[in-house]
Amino acid sequence: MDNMQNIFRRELVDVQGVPLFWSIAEQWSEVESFEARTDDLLISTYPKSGTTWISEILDLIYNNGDAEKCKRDAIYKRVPFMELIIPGLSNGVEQLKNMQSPRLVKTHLPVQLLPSSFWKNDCKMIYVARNAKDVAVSYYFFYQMAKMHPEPGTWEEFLDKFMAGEVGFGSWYDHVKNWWEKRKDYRILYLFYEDMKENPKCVIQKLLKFLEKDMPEETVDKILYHSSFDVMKQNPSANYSTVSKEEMDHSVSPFMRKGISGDWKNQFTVAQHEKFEEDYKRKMKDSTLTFRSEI
Ligand code: PPS
Repeated sequence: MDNMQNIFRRELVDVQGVPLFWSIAEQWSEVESFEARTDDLLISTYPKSGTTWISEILDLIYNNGDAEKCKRDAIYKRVPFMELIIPGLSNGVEQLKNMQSPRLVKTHLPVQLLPSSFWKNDCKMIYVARNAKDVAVSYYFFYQMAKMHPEPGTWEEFLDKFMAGEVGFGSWYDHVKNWWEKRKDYRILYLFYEDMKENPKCVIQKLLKFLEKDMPEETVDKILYHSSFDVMKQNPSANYSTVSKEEMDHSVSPFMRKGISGDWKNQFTVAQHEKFEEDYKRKMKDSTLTFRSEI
């Protein structure tokens, strides 16, 4: 594509108080009027919280553990990113319109921006949350390799922006808290990345229960294997290596980067950590939600 420089590294644009990619903001009415179907399963996350991991697990569940079937296409085709509209490159709304049911739908939207058809149709939703410090680190590396984001600046600068909610999809704090509240009134299974790391089998069983599905243990074990970090990292249908280098440069930082809990310890200085924790307490004090920053 000739005009890539016009697409990438542009400033985020405010949509109802939430910073989004400029091209999503431009096509916002298309996203807002998205038509959910009653049998859609929505996968909702703040960026870098385990979206791809849970998506792969769910596609494996939907295909009864058949890993070959799950290699039919890249993860972003099997589980379209609803609001991602990039001219000439991607249109999640269009992709989903042309997809047969039952659909797996990915979103990073904060709860207040989710198209109303999901609520009207009482769709089942799976939310995955990850501790803020690991998300901030993962997001910093992702900003560097995925060129739809503005330039991240230094780690110190990026961390300040993260704490202020001035990054793509806005405030982590509001995102996790508001989805947590919403689970009281809708069919939302709220999961944690750290629990998935600690006991992925237990999380798969929770998913099966939520989806009212039965599966032999042997199939569950297959799903566990094929959704493990090491196997997904080597799988071109799961590791985003099929995206063009202009859009995602894995030589800067691979999409499947480390996949651990507690990596923030390698990135935060003592002073940054103190400042972060103090601010965190203030922002999270009104919520019953708790996180583990290491396991
Ligand atoms: S995105 O771009 O927002 O959809 O990214 P997302 O998939 O939510 O998050 C990417 C991080 O998840 C890690 N990951 C995994 N961890 C453990 N096990 C598996 N199978 C797995 N798959 C992806 C990925 O490595 C990113 O985290 P970091 O900390 O950067 O490694």
